[in-house]
Amino acid sequence: MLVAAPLALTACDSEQSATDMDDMSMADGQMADGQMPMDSGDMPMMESEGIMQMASAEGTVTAIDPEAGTITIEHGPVPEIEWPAMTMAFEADEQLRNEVAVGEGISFEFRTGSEGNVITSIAKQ
Ligand SMILES: [Cu+2]
Repeated sequence: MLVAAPLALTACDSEQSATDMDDMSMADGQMADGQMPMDSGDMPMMESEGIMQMASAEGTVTAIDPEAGTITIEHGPVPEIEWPAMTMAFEADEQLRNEVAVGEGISFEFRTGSEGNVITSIAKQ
């Protein structure tokens, strides 16, 4: 009893104070502004944009897929992001897809990262 009582009290005390703090911070967060969850939801997106990298490459268009919204390019090495030469699909908006034709040689800029590989501009070679 003598040993158990202080332990129980200690556990009870810390539990209580932790609960109080949780209640207060949660109440503050919820009441202070309901926008917080949305704001914090944006944060990861901004962080992932932060790890998107811009790069440029040259290659040949091998396919254009309007349904997938992609242009497949057999591209050369991209030293700035340590990519070897390969054939792969890049996301590209309709305007960019309309600028190119299969078999065309292009140089293009894209960003790559957590959002995928997205072409931002295309120049014909
Ligand atoms: Cu590639």
